[in-house]
Amino acid sequence: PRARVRSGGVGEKPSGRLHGPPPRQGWDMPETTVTLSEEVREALAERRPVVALESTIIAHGLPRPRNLAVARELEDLVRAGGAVPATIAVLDGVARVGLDKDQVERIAAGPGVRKLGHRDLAPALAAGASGATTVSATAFLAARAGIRVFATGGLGGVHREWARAQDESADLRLLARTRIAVVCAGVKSILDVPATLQRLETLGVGVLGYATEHFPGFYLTSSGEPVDWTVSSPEEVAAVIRAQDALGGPEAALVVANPVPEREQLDPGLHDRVLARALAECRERGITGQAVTPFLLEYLMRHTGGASLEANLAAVRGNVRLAARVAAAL
Ligand code: PSU
Ligand code: MN
Repeated sequence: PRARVRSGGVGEKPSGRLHGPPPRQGWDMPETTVTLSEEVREALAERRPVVALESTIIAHGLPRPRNLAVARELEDLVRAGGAVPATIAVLDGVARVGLDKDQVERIAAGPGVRKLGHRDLAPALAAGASGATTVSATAFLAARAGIRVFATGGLGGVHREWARAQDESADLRLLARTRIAVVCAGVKSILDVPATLQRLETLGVGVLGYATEHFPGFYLTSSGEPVDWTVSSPEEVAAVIRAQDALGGPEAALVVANPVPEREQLDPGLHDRVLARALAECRERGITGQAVTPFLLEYLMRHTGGASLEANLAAVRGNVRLAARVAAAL
């Protein structure tokens, strides 16, 4: 039988057509569920440093055509730091760890590139679909491939007005059960940051402030919330990762919270004003589920004259550079 996976997610046309080519053998699982590029496979086999990169930020977090240039720049930054980049995505039903140039281009170009959280991986594989992976799906696939360090912009988390919509990113639950270090600029400031930090505590996800005693605020250098642990070098992060491995016990991620430099942050006053309007418009338009985060990021970009985009990119670049140094120190 042909796959009957219906559309509806972000990045899919509302027509409800079957996405992508039919699977090669109906609903059978592909023989290899996670396919590593040759470069990534060799690097891991030789125990050389590898950094996982997510693709949702490329496909759904940044505007075209700049997103393609950014995707390439991030890979170059990993290489400049002495590590091998492993950008992760699903293409035609194959979960790929490490993309070649054409594959990166497909993710950046769209259309029909869905947003895939961890729970979407199985239907996407079975249906032969293509999609960009969020933090939850990327962390899962990276850990499966044996990658220990992952860089992104900002994690998903508990949305403001949780009491009304119960929107909490699947990133949190997945990070609670996946042994990977995620270098990020905290959680997106569109979220309820104190509630997200509380959830990370409950879920047993470690949080380190990198050269800061405050949890970063994604577009902003500081969210104003304190962190319990501060590290100040890639070697110190590597020491925590090794201690986590030595301890064993339940799998959980380690969040390495690396703030955007103050001179590159979004103006905090502008941030607060525009975000208030973005949240109101999101509510008025009834936007829910996977569409919320891309909508808010895009709204901020448009109404800050592109300043939020520059802050976002500065944060991601800093995270990717640090992740490469951490992977090398490991
Ligand atoms: N970081 C960015 N831009 C993004 C994201 C992270 O700088 O677009 C993505 C990540 O893929 C993250 C996702 O997992 O946003 C969260 O989406 P949601 O709130 O629907 O779980
Ligand atoms: Mn959500």
